[in-house]
Amino acid sequence: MPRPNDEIAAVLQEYADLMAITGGDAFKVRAYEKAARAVAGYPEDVSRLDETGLRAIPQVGRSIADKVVEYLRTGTIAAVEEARARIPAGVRELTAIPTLGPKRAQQLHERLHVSSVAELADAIHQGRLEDLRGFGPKSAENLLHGIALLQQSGGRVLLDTATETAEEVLAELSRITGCVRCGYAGSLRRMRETVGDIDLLVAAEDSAPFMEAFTALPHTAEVIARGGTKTSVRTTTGLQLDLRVLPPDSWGAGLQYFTGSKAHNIGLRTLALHHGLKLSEYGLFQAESGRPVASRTEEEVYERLGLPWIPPPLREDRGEITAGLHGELPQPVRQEDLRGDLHTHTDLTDGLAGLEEMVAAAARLGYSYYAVTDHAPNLFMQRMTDEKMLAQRERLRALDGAGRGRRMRLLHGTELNIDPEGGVDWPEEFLAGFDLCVASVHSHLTLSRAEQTRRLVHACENPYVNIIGHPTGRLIGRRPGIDADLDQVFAACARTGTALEINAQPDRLDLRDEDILRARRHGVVFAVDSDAHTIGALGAIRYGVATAQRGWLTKDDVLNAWPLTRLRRFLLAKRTVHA
Ligand code: DGT
Ligand code: CA
Ligand code: CA
Ligand code: ZN
Repeated sequence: MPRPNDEIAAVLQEYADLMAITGGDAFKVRAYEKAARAVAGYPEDVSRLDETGLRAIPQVGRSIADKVVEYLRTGTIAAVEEARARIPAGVRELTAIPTLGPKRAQQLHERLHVSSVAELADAIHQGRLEDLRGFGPKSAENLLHGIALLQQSGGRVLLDTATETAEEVLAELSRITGCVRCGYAGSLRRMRETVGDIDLLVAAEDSAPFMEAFTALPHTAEVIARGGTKTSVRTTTGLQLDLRVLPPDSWGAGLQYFTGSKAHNIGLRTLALHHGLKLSEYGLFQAESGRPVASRTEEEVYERLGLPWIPPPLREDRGEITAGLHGELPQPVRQEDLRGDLHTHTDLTDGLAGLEEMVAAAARLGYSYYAVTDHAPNLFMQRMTDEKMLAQRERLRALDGAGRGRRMRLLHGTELNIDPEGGVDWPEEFLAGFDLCVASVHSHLTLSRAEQTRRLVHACENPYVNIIGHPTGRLIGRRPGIDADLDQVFAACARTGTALEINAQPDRLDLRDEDILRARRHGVVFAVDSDAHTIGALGAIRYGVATAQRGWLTKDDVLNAWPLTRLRRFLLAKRTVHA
């Protein structure tokens, strides 16, 4: 989705939050929240629209359109600035707790005189919440849970936020004269699901112009440390960026060192010692003479250690060095390997774009097949009916293979809801009409471990369930996944020919990398899906691919990297065996 849309949506959402804190009109708060979501999901670049164009966006009326125009013209909105000034900083800090809304944050701030997360935690432990009307023992528990989640996330940001920021900053740095190479390293290059800080590297003879430009970036809110070859800044959103300038000759060694992980680097240094070598951020050297051996490229450094180049997502000390030495490193699946997307939505349920628009956007991504999987009836809010689903199927069949040139094939599917017993929405006769079914847990997230396990295993046993969607239901930093014996679920998937999804939405990345590694050992196959509800979200597939790579998957492990005939054979095999 166009980036300015996100930015404008964030301002509208902030305004809604600020109004809620100051006890503003609840109807108006809701109106701004809805408008924020509509802007975020709007397929066109909102910053290019005029007043009339803006008002054509669903949920955007005149007064909201005016504010957006003001923002686009001046970079701020007077009403938002005023609202910000009225809110104490302490309240804003409290709202960082995922289980605490703005209104209750304001109440806690006023009545307990707490202005930070730590002060609130103290107050709860001292039992001071018990005297407050409207905050029962459940609230205390809920708040402590939220504080724990916040601390676990430890100020880390999601992979998409970090990637976008790094790409913007690198675009600026690469324009500076004297930039021989630039790139990002650290956990971002390894594509971890969350990133603590962003490590940027530049290869150049003279570091001064880069240090200068870095501190003057529009993103920079505060300079944390400034030196000759390393500068750290904090962005307006609180994210730390480290920039290091290396001599072009030691680019490879520097990139290797700062990519990490620390544990992977320790493994490499030990290996170097066995070869009578010393590895540092400056290069690989003879231990005794100090004579340089390799430093210009990462490939050289790995090669001199007797290793193939190890892809960064694998550098987590999970056996990659041993596998490399034995020639057993996997060839990780790449985004170009994906031939289609198997879990997507349209505005027939909670998607924001229509069927034709989503299909056209998928075709632009070069896919050779694409599945539409709108929500099934048991997710009541979506108001799905048999008739609506069948009508969508007709429209989809009419679009299938239409258009000139490359012909993308369309699959008609659905995202079923797994009920507490493991059943799904429709009887088998109706399910048989779909090309494929994703089945996901959307409710009853707090059942016992035994019940969750049984429920998922039972869903796998349904001959029409092809993919388990976002298998644990976790939301990174906000909600832990369901408690289930995943090894039993993985075994059931392998036994029944059911694939596990790697949901690519950056706040899900579900299954996560470690669980993928385990599932792979059971012989499970996977589907890397965008679960897109907007055109822009189709692009999130890159984060799913990153997660698959971190789980050591090859294109053979991933259904949607297969040719359509092989995919269809896989889908039908399950039905045939059970028929
Ligand atoms: P993060 O930022 O917490 O998401 O994780 P990383 O892996 O990006 O860690 P960071 O930013 O502290 O350091 C970037 C890389 O630099 C790290 O992966 C390995 C290397 N590195 C940094 N400090 C050390 C150190 O003290 N020892 C070693 N061996 N490597 C280090
Ligand atoms: Ca880092
Ligand atoms: Ca760092
Ligand atoms: Zn879902």
